[in-house]
This record gives sequence, C-alpha cells and structure tokens, in this order.
Amino acid sequence: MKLVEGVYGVVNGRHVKSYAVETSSGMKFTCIEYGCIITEILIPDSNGLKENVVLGFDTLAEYIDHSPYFGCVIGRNAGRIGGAAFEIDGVTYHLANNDGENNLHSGANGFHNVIWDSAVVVKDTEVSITFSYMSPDGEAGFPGNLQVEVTYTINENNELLIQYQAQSDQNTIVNLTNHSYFNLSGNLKRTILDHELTLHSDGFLELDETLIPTGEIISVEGTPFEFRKSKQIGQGIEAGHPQITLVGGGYDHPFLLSPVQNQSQMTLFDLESGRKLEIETEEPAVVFYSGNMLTDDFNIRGTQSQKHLGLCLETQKPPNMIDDLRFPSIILEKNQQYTTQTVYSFGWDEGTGPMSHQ
Ligand code: FUC
Repeated sequence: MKLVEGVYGVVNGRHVKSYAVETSSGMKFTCIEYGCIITEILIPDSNGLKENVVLGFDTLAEYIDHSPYFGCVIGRNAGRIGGAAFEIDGVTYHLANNDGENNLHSGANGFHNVIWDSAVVVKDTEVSITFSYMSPDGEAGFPGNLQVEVTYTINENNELLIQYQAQSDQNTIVNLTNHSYFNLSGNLKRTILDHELTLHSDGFLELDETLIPTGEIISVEGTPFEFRKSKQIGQGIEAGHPQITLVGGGYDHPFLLSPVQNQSQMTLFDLESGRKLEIETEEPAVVFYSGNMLTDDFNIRGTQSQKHLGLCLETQKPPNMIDDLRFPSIILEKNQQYTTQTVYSFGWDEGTGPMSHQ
C-alpha cells in the first residue's frame, strides 16, 4: 500500500489536504478534506490500462462553483425533504428550499461544502482516512450539535469501505451517503447507458412530480425497474415508464434492498472495459440516480458533461421518512450512535489482455 499526502487547494486561507492511496494490484484512490470528496478512483481495465471511474474535478473552484455533488458525503440528510420542513417533538424546523419548494441534499450548508478534519492510519494491507466534523446546533436548519465521522478504508483487495458515525445532543435527522458518480468505461469514454446493473430489489418508491416519495411501493416485477437479473441501464430507460419520464428520462428512485445470499446486493459491469463494481451495504435502500439531470454546460477534466455520463448508487434510508413505520426513521435520537457502512469492491476481467504496461 502506498499513501501520498498533498494539498489540493486553499479555501478561506485554509489548506485542503488530499490523500492518494495505491494498492499493489493497481487501484488508486484520491480524496480531499473538502466535502470528503472522492476526486478520483483509477482501476485497470482488462488490458491493464488504469483509468478513472468516477466523475470529478482537478480544482476546488470547480467543486465549489458548479459540482452536481460529485463524490462528496451528503449530510445531514441525503435526498429531498418535502416542503423543506420537518417536525420533531412538536417543533417545526425549516431548511433551505433549494429544489423548488423542497430541500435537496441539506442545502448549501450541507456536509458537501464543509472542510473536514482528517487523520490517517496506515497498515500493511490497508489505509484508513478518517474525516471528522462537528456540525453545530441549527446548522443548515437542523437541531442538535452533531459530531460526525466518515472513514474511507482502502485495502489490498481493491475494496473501499465507507464507515459513518454520528451522535447528537438533541433528537435530529441523520441520513448520510456518498454521492460518487461512477462510469466504468474509464476516463468518461462512454455514457453509462450500456453498463449492466444487477440490483436486488423487489420494490421501489413511487415519486410525485416534485420527486418526493408518495408512500406507494411499486413492485419491480414486469417493469423497467426490474434489475434482479443483470440488465443494461439504457434498455430499461428505453422501455419507458411514467416514473422514468417523470424524473427526466432515467432513474432517480429509492429502491428497497432485498436480502441476498452469496452474492452482492448491487453489481455494476462494463463489458467493453471488463471493469466491475460490487456494492454491499448495511443501509435498507439505495437511490439509483442515472445522471438524468447532468447538464452539458461544463467540462469534467476536459470531457463535456452530458446526461447519463455517470450514475450514483446512494445507499441510505428511504428519504423523507420520519414517522412512516414501514421504514426505518431518519431521526437519530439524542445521545444514540448512528453507525452504518457500505463496501465498494472493484474488479476487472484479466482474461483478455496482458496486465503489463502500467
Ligand atoms: C441525486 C438525485 C437528485 C439530484 C442530485 C444531483 O441524488 O436524487 O435528483 O439530481 O442527485
């Protein structure tokens, strides 16, 4: 394992550190203290060519000015809160309405725009980077002083483990995720439409026209939301469904995860490059977002952004659920520990080319 520390940029006079971790078999992972952003993940393809598989920028200015939440940790709340308000213990709390009348990803003062403290632990076969932050009572509109930690551990098996921990001195909302956009083609050569997805979910949450869950669970059976057997994402989108049209031509829905045995809950595969990503989470749901709202008015490391250039698999609790007893609540009670983790395992098909030229 190799670790290189650096300075990514400066915000308000403060240096933002970067950490680059390399495994001996060829994965390279880079993250920064700003928003806990994962800026780059290099993975070999079937010919051994290492290329980037996440959307990201090379400058802090781009993240600050116009990032559609590339690679960051979202908090305190991932997803939308209807009417940008919620009630806890009879008190109504108001958040920024930054998505029509709703709150999206906690607004401009969310965790993606915060500089976190960091510490590293280096072992023989793994490197861990822990980011910590004390979010003060009332920040972004949420009650309670919330102490939060996010740890990225990269190991020699080319796995990325993300562990989240939080504790508050008042009842509050906590629903954290990482918002990496994946594109396994490598350096954004193609959109994600021909990526094959396996997602073990029997049902997803119907959305209303402002993308808030209506409360209805729709069975995936016989719909383009059926990914229990591997399917090309583009095929699903083309098949058409009012819920696909509603979100701008694609997926942007919470899928409820089903129990699995001896297989990953989610697998993403790109046949042409031979790259594969498997995801396992303790969370009950994943918001599968197929990059429908990515606009073409900015560049991503020299490539023009476009719709479907990346996809997010945001592991989390179903959004906007506070007192619907069918789902785990997004309320974290005073002095209780919030802990959760998600593992991303990267692999590549070594069958077709020499693992040589890197
Ligand atoms: C995802 C989606 C949203 C939004 C955002 C940038 O989390 O659920 O609709 O577009 O990313």
